[in-house]
Amino acid sequence: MPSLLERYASFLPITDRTPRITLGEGATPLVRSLWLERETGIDEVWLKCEGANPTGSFKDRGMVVAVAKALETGSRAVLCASTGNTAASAAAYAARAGLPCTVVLPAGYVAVGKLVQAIAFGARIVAVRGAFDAALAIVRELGESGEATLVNSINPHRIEGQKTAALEICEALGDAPDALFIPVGNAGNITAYWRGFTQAHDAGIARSKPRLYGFQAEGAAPIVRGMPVADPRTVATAIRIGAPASWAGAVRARDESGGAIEAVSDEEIMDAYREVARHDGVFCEPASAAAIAGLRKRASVRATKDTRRAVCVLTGNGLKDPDTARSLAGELLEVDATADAVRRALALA
Ligand code: AN7
Repeated sequence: MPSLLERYASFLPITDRTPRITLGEGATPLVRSLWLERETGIDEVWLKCEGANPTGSFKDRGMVVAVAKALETGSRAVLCASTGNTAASAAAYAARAGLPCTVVLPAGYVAVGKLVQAIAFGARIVAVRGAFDAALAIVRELGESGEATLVNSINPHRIEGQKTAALEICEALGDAPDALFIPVGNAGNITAYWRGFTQAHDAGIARSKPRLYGFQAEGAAPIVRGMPVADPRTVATAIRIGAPASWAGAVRARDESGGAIEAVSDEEIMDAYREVARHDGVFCEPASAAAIAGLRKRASVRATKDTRRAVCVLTGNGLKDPDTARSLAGELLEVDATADAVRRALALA
């Protein structure tokens, strides 16, 4: 399979001189959810499983473009702030490109799987006593010196790469879906999907464009509230963001597509997180489950009655956050190593 940069060269800001780096990003599975079709009454519900990307999240699509362009322009290092997935992805692609990578994280609020990826890929890691928003302000300032290329989604190449997921969806379905459900944190991805669907339409890959429905966590819902949130709180640490950098892009995606940006509670997120794994065999991280929680919430008030075909974007792999997964169960049953003892334990379980 040709790499993402090769497949989508005509849609991306790359030249003959852009190094065609790859870790095998993109071309992720689109899996049908019979469970959500039953529950919502929608004819077709599809899950775009972005956790299947090389570092386990959608960030790889944008990072491969951002790091390739950094190489092309002679950059000597990359730098980002992150709730975790951007850091894991930046660290991996920087390693691949032979560039040093610095990541600034909100102390205490990065899921352990993401942190260990940044460590494994050899990033320089600094945790700050503040939320993601403070970390982003810091790397913006550090980036001004020009020593390192900022690879947060304020780097326009990130959005360009991430839009390829929308192109893939249109290719797989033969058209755009009626509605797309997606979590919103820093709001880069919803911005990227809208650009991707618009360009798919212009290029004749899709006859229609979808309505985009974005979901923030109730305790971290600045776009829904219409003002920044100083102390964002949610179990979904990936989207624990109070002042999204791509706010305007998200509002444009919402309004031009005729969609909405709404809030879901941590309980709704955790319920969707557990149920999609148990019914569909798809293990996503809590932030990703916000998309499913949002779809279920709209369906429960019949707000999906004009939707025949829906796609939920599952942005990250469940293995990223083993602590949250482990908290779903209590102590394991532990018994003597005999069939009898196991049979007795199972009778109690
Ligand atoms: C799994 O890694 O912001 O709205 O620093 O990791 O484009 O920010 C991650 C965001 C959704 C939200 N799902 O996407 C970071 C970071 C997962 C994520 C989002 C993130 P944006």
